[in-house]
Amino acid sequence: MRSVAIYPGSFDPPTLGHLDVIERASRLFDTLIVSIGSNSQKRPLLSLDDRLEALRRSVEHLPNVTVETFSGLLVEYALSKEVKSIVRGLRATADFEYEFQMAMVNRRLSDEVDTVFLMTKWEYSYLSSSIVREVAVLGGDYQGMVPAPVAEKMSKVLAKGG
Ligand code: COD
Repeated sequence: MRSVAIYPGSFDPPTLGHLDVIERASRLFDTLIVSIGSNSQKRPLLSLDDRLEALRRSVEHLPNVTVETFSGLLVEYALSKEVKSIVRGLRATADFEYEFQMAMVNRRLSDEVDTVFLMTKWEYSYLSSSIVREVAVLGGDYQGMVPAPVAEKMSKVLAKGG
């Protein structure tokens, strides 16, 4: 049986930390679906379409990885695709509480779906989308923090005033 996993996130913007988790997960599973969810509590810097296009271009070197969007409950979306594994990334212990809560809520919603945690390379362990957004909005250099297609998209959005 082929193994399939979903890596869900807001990816606003996708960072090199996200990409590192994607590359690791793509080696562990036969197929990885990177799924961009809209987090209603966050006002996005990049539109859903921009994130979709930039992420697709960023994973072109990974033939077993696809990128799509989802809405609604993550577990329902996973089950509708018959996927039982969710990949999440862990940086430091600060992530643990939120990730633990999310994994437990998802398990409560469906005991069939499990969450698998992966750690990124140490040099990306300080990176977060919110830090990249802040650096970018304040005019700092974010080029080495995100994949090149993402940087390209961000500079266009920021040139238009965010
Ligand atoms: N290194 C390693 N991992 C990282 C790094 C890094 N540098 N940066 C981020 N990550 C990890 C995060 O810890 C996370 O696991 C993942 O990458 C994605 O991060 P984000 O910030 O892009 O995504 P989130 O956490 O905002 O995504 C939230 C979802 C959209 C997945 C969530 O809100 C959701 O599932 N929504 C659907 C509604 C639902 O089902 N809710 C109930 C479950 S709580």
